[in-house]
Amino acid sequence: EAGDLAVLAARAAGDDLLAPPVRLDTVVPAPERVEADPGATFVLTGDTAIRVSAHPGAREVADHLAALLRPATGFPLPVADTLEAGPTGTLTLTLAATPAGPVPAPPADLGAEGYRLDVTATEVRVVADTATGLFYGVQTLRQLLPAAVESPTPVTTRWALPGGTILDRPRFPYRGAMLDVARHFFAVEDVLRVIDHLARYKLNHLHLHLTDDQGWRIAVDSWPKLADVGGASEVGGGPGGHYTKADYRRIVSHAAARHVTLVPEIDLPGHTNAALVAYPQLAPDKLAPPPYTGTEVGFSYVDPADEQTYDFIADVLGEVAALTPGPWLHIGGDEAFKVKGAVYTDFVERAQRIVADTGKAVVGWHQLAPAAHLDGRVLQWWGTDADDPTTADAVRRGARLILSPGNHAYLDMKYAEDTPIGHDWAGLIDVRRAYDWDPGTHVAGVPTTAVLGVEAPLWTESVTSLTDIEFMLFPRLPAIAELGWSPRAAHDWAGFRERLAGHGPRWSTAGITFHRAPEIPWP
Ligand code: TNX
Repeated sequence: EAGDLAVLAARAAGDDLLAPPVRLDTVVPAPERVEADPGATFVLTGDTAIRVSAHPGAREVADHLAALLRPATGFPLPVADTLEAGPTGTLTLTLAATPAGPVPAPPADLGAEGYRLDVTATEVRVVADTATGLFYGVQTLRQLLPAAVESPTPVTTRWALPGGTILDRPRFPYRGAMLDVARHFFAVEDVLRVIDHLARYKLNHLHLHLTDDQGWRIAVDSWPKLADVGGASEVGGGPGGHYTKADYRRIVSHAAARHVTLVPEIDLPGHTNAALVAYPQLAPDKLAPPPYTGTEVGFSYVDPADEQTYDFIADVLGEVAALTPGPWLHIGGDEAFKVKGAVYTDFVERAQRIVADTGKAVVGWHQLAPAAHLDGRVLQWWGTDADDPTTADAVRRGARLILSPGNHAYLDMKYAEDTPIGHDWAGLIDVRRAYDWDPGTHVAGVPTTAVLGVEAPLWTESVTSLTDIEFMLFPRLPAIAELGWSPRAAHDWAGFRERLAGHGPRWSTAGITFHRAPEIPWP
């Protein structure tokens, strides 16, 4: 029989046409509700078609789905803007808000990012109120196919999806990661790949730490030497680099297509040596310091007593705001050890008003807490002692928090003593430590309602390549993603380590470097 021969040929090639489908309950981050229907299996074939609501955002998601599935399956997977079923199997993406067509009623409260996924023997259907919800349904669908779906080249296997229904939506609206492109500079392509990694795990914000002592990484037309001079250095003496405005726009649009919002950070008033190298008039002593290639912190600052400093801030934040479609501007504020007391809070209050003048909302490290509250202000908490009355007080005055506890969420911390790169000032962070905490109750006196979400920062003093980035992200980034997305009731270390284990082969197939953490039962 031709079918038997295909099975034999596939076995010989190491493929398995008889493998059972992935289990419906192995998705990371864990969905809100999963109801398996073990009797039903959908099998993707060369005749499968993709159908989508006639809506530009939904169409973009359908094209994204086709682009994800075509390389490994080798199937044509035509996409059509109609909800009518195809001749054989159909993958249907339905925007519930779209008027025409046979629209299955979604539950009333999928919200801005939720989706419903139904897999039957004849159809895979994703329904959502928004294109973002459809996008997340597609990321789930991808995880329900065999790991071979991550292959960049065609594989012969049985492209089975497990039957059942998933109803899903996030716990927190802000789920992010930070990449420090200042300590070491990373090419646009590397940043785009990091965005792809975020999207897989339903993270929706990328915070770019664009400026620090060792380098200034974004072109600013009104102060051109920031990038040209201040960008030409990095930790260890390498050449550094910077993003042109066109580069930055490429990052913005790649992110937007993956429903990721960019959060640019211009770190002020400290962490500014690179800016002072370029423009000594911003320095307190008006002397150009040498470029800095070490890893100390807290020594540099822009002159808070000079009006030129505020012109510089307004120009820079104005240009960065104009390039950034998202609602946030991050102004740093950490470790400005030489700007103290009222001088610091006055500086921050002026910087916050400059942000507000650009139409964006202020995000800053939690050192901003003592400054006056401004509408919409968000503090990013990176402490290690959850008893932080100053932050709790800022929350009482109206601030919301992004949780990045140094001893749980810092991706630059070593996994173990023998991890070849990374720091240990906040302790060692193995996968369990990254996973076992609750953003909703972590900081004393801060209610869950004040928590906007979570972010996992990657500082790059010792991270010099995309391989290093991936090694520090995987497998901890999915742990943080689950804290941001999944309902607290789903939190379960024993279950998480089993589910995560199945992702190892996906990463290997996709060419993603990861740490084979000993506490995960990798297959
Ligand atoms: C502290 S966390 C910093 C960074 C360093 C990091 C290294 C924070 C807001 N500031 O400047 O890169 O430690 O882990």
